[in-house]
Amino acid sequence: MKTLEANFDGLVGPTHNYAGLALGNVASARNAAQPSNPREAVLQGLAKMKALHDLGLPQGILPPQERPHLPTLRALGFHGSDADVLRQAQRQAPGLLAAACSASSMWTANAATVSPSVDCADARVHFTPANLCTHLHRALETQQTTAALKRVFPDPRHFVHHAPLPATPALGDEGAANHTRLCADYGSPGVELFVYGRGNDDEPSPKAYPARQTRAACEALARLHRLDRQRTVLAQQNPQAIDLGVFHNDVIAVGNRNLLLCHHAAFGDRTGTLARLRQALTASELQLLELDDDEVTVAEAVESYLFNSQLVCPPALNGRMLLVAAGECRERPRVWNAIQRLLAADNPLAEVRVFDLRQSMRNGGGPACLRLRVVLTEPERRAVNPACWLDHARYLELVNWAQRHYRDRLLAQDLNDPQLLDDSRRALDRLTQILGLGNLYDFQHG
Ligand code: SUG
Repeated sequence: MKTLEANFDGLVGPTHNYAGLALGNVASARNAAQPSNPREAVLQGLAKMKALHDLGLPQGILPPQERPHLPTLRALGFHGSDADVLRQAQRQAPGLLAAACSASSMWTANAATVSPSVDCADARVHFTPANLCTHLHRALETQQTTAALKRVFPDPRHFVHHAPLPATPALGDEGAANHTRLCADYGSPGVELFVYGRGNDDEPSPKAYPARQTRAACEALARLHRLDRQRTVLAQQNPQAIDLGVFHNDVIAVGNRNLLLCHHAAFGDRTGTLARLRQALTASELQLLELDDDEVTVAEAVESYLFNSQLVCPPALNGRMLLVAAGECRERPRVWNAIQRLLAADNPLAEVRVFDLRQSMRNGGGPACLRLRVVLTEPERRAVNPACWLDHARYLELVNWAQRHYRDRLLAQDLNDPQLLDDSRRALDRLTQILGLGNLYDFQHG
């Protein structure tokens, strides 16, 4: 039976803006208060989805969230009409308003941790939404993410939806961005690698920036998903890399099948981590493509998001791999040279395709941040909400929809505009029809 890996990309929402909300994320801090272009952002994401679909890869879509989220602002004490709530929030607590307006759910690598059915003891696909508890704007995503995933993957015979872990720093969980699966083939049992920044008391911690994921959270995820302990590897991220802006492991490492592309400085205990991966991966040999500082420094990796490329296997490449990279990689000669060297060497990498994802990149989100990987058998694929798959017609419909509903410029001072609230609700209401999601959003319940 054919088992495929699907990418579910997050559609960028109509309030995409640069508010400098993410501590430890260099791009978010650098671009704070710059004007954003939500329409360009959603179209850039859609172009990547369409290109992968055209290569014969299953491409899914996850909806953006309701933003501005008025229920959050009301729960924090702002009251009156919707316009009153927005006005008060802007005046009294602009940071709270920015959090309630963030389009950060676009980075669906942080939506959840997903384990394929072949790895789980009950032979179902397991989802645990990330609690994202390190940052307020991200923690606000969890509830809607949980609801959305249940509507996209509805059938309990195939899909198990866990509650997010308790949202407390000791159990910080950032989802698939810190989770990599290595395997011989998507359909064969894989090794699930969970990477954390904050471990036991005797493990070092970053000094400048928060470690968003904890070891305790990784252990809980492995238990919930009923993974085989022999094929589960926990590893600490290098705390020095976190302090250089590697806030998620997917900024410094990416895996596909038996290949791991990473920086030499990715892991705290490099030798031990690689040894454990090699031991756990019994059905095939680990193919390690590692770059060190001489070729690409950690700072260059953070600027270019080289390791946040997607590694995919389009059917035409017969098992070899395509690197889906951000345009920022081509703009940096050392990074581009490293890619060319890898392509010329003897390894499964066959091609590179570059995408302009600048709107997302300016908030620290590259190609791999924008997608949640879900490995599906054929019956599981058929059990997915059919309207959430991208095809040519749906792509055209979504481009049309974005052009009709999205602004091409947004600044922090626009976030309290009641017209933005109305426009966003109208856009999302229409989107729930396009994606067959029913009344997903709070505003649709009146
Ligand atoms: O959590 N940026 C996101 C970027 C997430 C990237 N995801 C992965 N690496 N998988 C974050 O830091 C910036 C929002 C702002 O500043 O307006 C932000 O949240």
